[in-house]
Amino acid sequence: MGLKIWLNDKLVEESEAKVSVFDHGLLYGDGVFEGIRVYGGRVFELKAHMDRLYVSAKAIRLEIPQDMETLSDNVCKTVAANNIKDGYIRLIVTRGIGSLGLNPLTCKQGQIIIIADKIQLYPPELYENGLRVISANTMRNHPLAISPQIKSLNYLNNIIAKLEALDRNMLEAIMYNHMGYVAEATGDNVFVIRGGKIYTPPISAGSLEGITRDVVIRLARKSHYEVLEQNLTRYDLYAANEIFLTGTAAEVIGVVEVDGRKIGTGRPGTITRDLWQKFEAYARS
Ligand code: PXG
Repeated sequence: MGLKIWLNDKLVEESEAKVSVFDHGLLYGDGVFEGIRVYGGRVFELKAHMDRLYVSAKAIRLEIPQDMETLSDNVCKTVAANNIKDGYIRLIVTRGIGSLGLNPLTCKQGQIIIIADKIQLYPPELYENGLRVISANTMRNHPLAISPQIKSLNYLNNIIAKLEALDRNMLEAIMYNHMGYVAEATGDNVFVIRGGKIYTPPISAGSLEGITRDVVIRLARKSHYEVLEQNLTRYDLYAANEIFLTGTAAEVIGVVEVDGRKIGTGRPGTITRDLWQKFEAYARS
């Protein structure tokens, strides 16, 4: 039996969960989405994900055809219907069906899709040994073109950078903004540790305001680490004692190599491990 998928106003069988070829989500990447975790049957940080979804939609002038409370309920119903205890939700709102041509006003109503499934995780060795990454040549989207804060259905900027990593047999790439400052990884936020302090780029550097990022900053400050949102250069990565990435899929993962240069001891560092443990404990609490 396949999954039960939420499509607009009801659950349907996976085999019936189909969208039109005239959906502008497909034709133009016109839409927004969220990737959300489920831990122990509970949807993690649902309110924060909802807030981000609605603000992304607002930024592209897409009206979500359900209010936040109804949509949140529908997310929970989809998780329950598929009996997901530990998993992953993909919540998508497309511009909907319209005519050929960019004009979003031809789309009568946004389309809502909710998928709740098991999650594909990085292998455990990667958390123990750390990730090797490269600096992408592909610059992060310029904020005057499309704000990197919008979690839109158009991920080509990140996908092209991801391909640069894959070409070099790496899983992730660090993306820089138009001024040369670190923005983020292709699907994760970046943290750097030096001299016992934790640094992360400000959102204005071209990062998505990651929900994992926010949780980790809160947990770190609660544990009396100093966390500074500051522009970081490639030099700051090379000079770091520790680097880690945060994201819904990856959670907290150490980075041990950037552009072939060893970071710190070449193993995930003590602060990275501490925050990783604290995140796990919080997520499953
Ligand atoms: N930056 C970008 C560009 C992202 O897409 C993050 C940072 C981290 O944000 P959160 O809120 O997740 O801490 C993301 C999130 C996937 C996948 O399938 C990607 C994300 C989330 C879930 C799944 O690759 N990106």
